[in-house]
Amino acid sequence: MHMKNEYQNYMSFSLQSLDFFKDSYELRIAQLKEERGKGIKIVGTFCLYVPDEIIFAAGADRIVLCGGRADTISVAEQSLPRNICPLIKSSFGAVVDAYCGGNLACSHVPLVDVVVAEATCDGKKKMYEILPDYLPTYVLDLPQKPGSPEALDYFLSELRKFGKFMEGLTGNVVSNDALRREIRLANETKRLLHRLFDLRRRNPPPIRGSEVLQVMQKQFFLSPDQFRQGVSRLCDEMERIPPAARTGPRIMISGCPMAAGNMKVPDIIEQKGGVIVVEESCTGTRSFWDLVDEDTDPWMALAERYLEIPCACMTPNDRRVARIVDLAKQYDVQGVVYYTLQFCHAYNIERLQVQRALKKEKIPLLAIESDYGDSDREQIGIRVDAFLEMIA
Ligand code: BJ8
Repeated sequence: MHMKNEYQNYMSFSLQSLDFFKDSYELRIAQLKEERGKGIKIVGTFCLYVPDEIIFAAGADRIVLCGGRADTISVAEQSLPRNICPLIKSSFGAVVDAYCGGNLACSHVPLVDVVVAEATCDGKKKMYEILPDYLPTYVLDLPQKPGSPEALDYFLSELRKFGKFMEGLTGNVVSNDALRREIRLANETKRLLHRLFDLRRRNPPPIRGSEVLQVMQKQFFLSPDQFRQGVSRLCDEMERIPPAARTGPRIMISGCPMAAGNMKVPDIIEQKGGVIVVEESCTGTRSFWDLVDEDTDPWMALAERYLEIPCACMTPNDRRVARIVDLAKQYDVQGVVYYTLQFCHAYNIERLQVQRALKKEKIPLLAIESDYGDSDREQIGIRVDAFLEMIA
């Protein structure tokens, strides 16, 4: 109890530059509408494996449609089985709702001209087969064994095919120069995010994990320009915060993405006095950790970088296990909360390898499997409490 009070005192400051992210929704919607009015195509995506650089090089814009809200799930369950991942149901429910005259969907869903999906987990792949009933859908194929000798060439050919698709959609050529420009800009975003995450190595960090997560969720909604402006201002402000003395146990969250609306577990960890210092997920380090090589053929550079994303849908995925251990050391992590969305077999099963590797380093792990509902909030709270007490 003593530790919690100290932590709450330390976290009493508020970062003014976070307001930009909170207030940005209307601004972005107006921008997307204006672009549509000018004939610019809007692409919806669901996964990090779809390179933004190709979309932007074709003169299109993009928003990520991954659902983190509970209210669209019942709409999805009218067509999809109940026992699949909530992210898939929430995403699908938002699309169905948008095209069937409901009023739950985010107002950006109807602004999308086409979905560019990807062959990752089974649930998503099968959902993408139904999606064309509502939205034109293009599926980017992925090799399942990224380390095999043929994988890179195959993925490269898939990316080039995707480039042709984007050219057909927009009427613009995806030139090497345009791709290089987009790679440079995307790397700029990644460097800024490294700056933000580097500041979290401080003890205590000058920002809450739940705040960083909300910023990261906006990465998939705002235009890259808007996002960079916001992150740059945020880092400037964080750098001015004087070092504080008191803090709770340093926690890493690792696992499934937490799409906008899904804040349950980080909120619980912080309420209980944990200090989230890093997230190994697609709404965390996976989206920006590795940069794209700017000095080689841009198509090959993209293929190499994107194939290295350590997603549990790939096999084997040793790279992710090594990354988690490395991050735990770099961020001086005292415990890992391994987060799995219900029915996500890939991340759920991979927990075993992660747990073994962390055990060797004497870093404790708490596994939490949950959905978007609130019924397990109390039970998760009790387990987090006990975990924090154990590692404090
Ligand atoms: S690169 S993590 S965004 S596939 S939808 S796999 S939670 S059962 S989102 Fe993902 Fe791309 Fe990988 Fe990242 Fe599991 Fe649910 Fe599937 Fe999910």
